[in-house]
Amino acid sequence: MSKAPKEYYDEIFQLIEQHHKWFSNSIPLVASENTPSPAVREVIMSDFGSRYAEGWPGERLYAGCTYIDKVELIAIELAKKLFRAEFADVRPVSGVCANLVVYTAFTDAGDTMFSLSIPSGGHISTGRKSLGGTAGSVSRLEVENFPFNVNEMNIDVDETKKKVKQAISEGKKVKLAMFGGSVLTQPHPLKELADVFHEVGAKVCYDGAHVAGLIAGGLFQDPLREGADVMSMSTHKTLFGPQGGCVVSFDKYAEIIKKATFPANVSNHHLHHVCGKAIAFAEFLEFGRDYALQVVKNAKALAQSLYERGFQVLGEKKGFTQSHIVLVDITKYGLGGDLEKKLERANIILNRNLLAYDLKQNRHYQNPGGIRLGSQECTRLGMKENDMGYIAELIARIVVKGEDPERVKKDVIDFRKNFNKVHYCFDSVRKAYEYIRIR
Ligand code: DSN
Repeated sequence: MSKAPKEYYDEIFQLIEQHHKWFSNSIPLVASENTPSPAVREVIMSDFGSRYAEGWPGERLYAGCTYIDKVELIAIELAKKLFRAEFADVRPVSGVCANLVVYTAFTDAGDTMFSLSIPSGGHISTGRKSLGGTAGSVSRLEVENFPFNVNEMNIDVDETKKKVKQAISEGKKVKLAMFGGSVLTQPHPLKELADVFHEVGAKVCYDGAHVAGLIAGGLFQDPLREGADVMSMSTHKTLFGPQGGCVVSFDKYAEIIKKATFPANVSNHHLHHVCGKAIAFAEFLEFGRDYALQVVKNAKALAQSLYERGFQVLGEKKGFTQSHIVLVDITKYGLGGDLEKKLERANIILNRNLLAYDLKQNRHYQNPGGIRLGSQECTRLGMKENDMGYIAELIARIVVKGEDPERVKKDVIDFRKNFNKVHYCFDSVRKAYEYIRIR
């Protein structure tokens, strides 16, 4: 029987509050997430989220943008500082949208783009049409994958050079190379390959969705100085803002990118999230270096601690990871999907992940051979290297020793009591994950 509207209404609030409580008692290890500061949460509740401001600040198609323009100009200025970029567009509403802006600005339907395959760490937005990827399905690009070396956990430079030559000899119009991706433990060889693409008339983009915060913190790599013409990103992974996207580049591409954002890919952008981006960028300029350093230290500690407990952490030869991501081949103990669910029962939240060789071994993305862990959100909660060792032990108790997740959950909840604040931000009166009621 259908419920009364007020029952649905009450139920929705209950569910959301339960979610907040759950996350307050959990270990958040999903590599694509983060928790924003209370300040970011405050501004995304502002009236900006109810307004329209199509276009560029000062050239809007709506009245009422006096203060919106000022905040957006601050967000642009801060994004330029963070990424040492001549130009920034903070309007893309997501990382996928930021990639669409890049495709619109620099390619035409039928052009060829190089990107990582999804099992090698590429994102669906850079995927081919047959897989439902955005690049193929929406922008009608032909996608060639970078050859990937699993031992190095990186793009194979020599094989890529050969593949580009081959593509050109077959008459393919190679117009874009998309470095970066969703599983990125080693810096990509941009310096080695940017000119290979420029020489055949292609533009080079770096999808910094995952590692934007590390780049802004001065770590990992510096795409705009290493040969990239443009960098797309999400604003909510290692960069700890609200969910959204951003594109940074050089002045010579400013007009083409502006048009590719509006009117091509957004009508109104999400103005409350522009406020959140501006606040997060300011916090990042102040605290980002220390945060990014700790994120990488924590990821290395987590990888090492898992390895010492018998896990097959990929990238051993390269020190496991230089980013926030740790990738584990979990097949010794089960499959990624099953273990993801089991760990979730203990309030350990991470996600299953395809490995580069999974499809060849008949494993599927629903239950692949890997799990992916990210250190960024735990770092935000103030955790350090020792805490990563404890987290590895909690995971090992379930996965290696077969302990009941319900028992481990009690220890997870106890552990989390020590980490209630959001760190690396100006003010943190509210607790992390606190449900804020304004009704
Ligand atoms: N691809 C998702 C991830 O890395 O989790 C985010 O878009």
